[in-house]
Amino acid sequence: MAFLQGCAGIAQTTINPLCDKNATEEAITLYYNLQKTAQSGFLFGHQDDLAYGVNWRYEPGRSDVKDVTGDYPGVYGWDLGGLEKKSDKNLDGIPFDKMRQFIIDGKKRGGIITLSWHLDNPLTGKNAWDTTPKSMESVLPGGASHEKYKSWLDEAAKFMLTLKDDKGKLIPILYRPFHELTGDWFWWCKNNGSPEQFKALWKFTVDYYRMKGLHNLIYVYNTSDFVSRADFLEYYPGADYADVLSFDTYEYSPPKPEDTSFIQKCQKQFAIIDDIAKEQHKLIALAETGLEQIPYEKWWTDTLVKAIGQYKISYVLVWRNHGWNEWMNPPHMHYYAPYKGQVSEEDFVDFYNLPNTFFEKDAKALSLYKK
Ligand code: BMA
Repeated sequence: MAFLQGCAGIAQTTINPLCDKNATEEAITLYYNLQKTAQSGFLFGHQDDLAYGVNWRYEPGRSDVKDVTGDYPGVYGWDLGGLEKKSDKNLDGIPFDKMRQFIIDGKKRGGIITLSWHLDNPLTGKNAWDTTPKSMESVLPGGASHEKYKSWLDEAAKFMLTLKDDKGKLIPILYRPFHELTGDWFWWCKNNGSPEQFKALWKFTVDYYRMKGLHNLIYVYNTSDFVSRADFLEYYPGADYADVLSFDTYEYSPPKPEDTSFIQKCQKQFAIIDDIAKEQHKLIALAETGLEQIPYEKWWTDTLVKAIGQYKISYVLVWRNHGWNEWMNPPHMHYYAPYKGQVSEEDFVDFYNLPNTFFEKDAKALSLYKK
């Protein structure tokens, strides 16, 4: 059910509807605009950007991305982990009251919001990384932790229903549930349940949010690395339950300019999701990526740009700038965007200046929230 819509400066684009037939006007508008802008470039996103960075915490207006480029990212990623236990802070220590304000402020400046949720394991009460067998099954209707799961969805919905703009309208959210599902490290990953169970979990969750009045969610289906079209689609809940097709992938190998394996794995996976997205009229994205500590000074223009290549992705997001992380084993610097003085700083400015990378000023100029 696609129709054609003209757009100044951009060739006629096929515009597709959201999977939620009762989606808010604001969500529909954003989704339509993202489809148009994807023809000319992609938004750059950063997780927890406004909350903290390398060597700083909660300094109003600050952002490592802004310190380096003079501009905020075009996409802000936040994580809801912690709401399920009614914690006032998320799993990485961000007070939810601050997160709400960051979301409202970012949207007001023209930025896009995406949410993930590292929710605890409802069966065991341990964290999201607890892969006790049958956890997924236990959450489904009739399962031992179904009621608990519903009460957790209530908490998430309660928070998301407070994310409103100054006109009182719900802010459109790129919502990315059960992320990296083709991995084996979260209780919702594919090793913990059958395709039928996962699809039932996804559909139940989406229907529950709709019933709660959350019609502002643009659903992002998200795998980790996958090997084939069949692999990507095995747990896919269907075109009626997703709007954006995406994967997460990181570069881990020591940065050797001659090593193009990261670029190749991205290109291979984009080729697969791009085909599916064209058939199903969806957007595509690289929902999480990065090279921890960015030791390669040209990583942005020489690796990431090439990894995306010619694919018309809607956004790419790099993970958080925690700084020194003593909980990691072994403790080390944990960050994915450059900060002032970081070795890839100059290259990141070159990346920022490319005509096809959109940061917040571009997002504002593109009027992504306007019809
Ligand atoms: C991981 C790391 C962890 C963090 C988690 C959820 O990639 O950054 O430190 O707790 O994401 O944000």
